[in-house]
Amino acid sequence: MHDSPGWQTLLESPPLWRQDALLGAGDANRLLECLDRELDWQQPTLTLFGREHPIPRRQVWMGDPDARYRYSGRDFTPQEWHPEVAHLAERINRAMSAQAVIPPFNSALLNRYASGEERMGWHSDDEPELGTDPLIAALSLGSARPLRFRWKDRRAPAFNVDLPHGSLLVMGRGVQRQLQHALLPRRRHGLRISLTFRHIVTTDGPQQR
Ligand SMILES: O=C(O)CCC(=O)C(=O)O
Repeated sequence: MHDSPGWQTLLESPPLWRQDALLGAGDANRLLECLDRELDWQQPTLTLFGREHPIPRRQVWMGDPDARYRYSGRDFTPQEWHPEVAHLAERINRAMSAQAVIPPFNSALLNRYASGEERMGWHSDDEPELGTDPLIAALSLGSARPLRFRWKDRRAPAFNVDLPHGSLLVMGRGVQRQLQHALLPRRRHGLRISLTFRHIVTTDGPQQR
């Protein structure tokens, strides 16, 4: 991946790669507007210490019909692929399979942050249905906010990864095992949508996070 044009290696091990302009500004603007307008954005609740709280963002789970997922204590049956998202999944699958042997992405969790106050807390994407050491590719649209990473064993300082409009971040094998990530609140930021492409391998034995 690191040898390919357009890709930057942000971390060697475990691998974190970014392509700053997978989409040009025009395509990225058009996609942001289209997804914002056309998707059925949801705000499910999650249970914390016995109380229900709406998640501080909106989301859509999308993918193949059998790509069911359990997240934040809730089961999600995927919505049908939006044609634009299906097209992107194919494009990213092609780019990735040229670089590494990976199972094709069969689903995507899309996150919508209306402003800088909306966020996602510290977590790893390590649900059993993602299999061992999943690879996740995240396309960012809209207001550029950093994704913050921290090592689970605190071996090194936490660090930010900038996510420009139209960029693709690939979290390679081992990232979810060794690091956590969060989208922390930021003042004066506008709409941002992220599309996180995943491969669901099984829906058996889900666990809560
Ligand atoms: O919006 C982002 O870039 C972060 C998304 C994320 O952490 C996730 O979907 O697990």
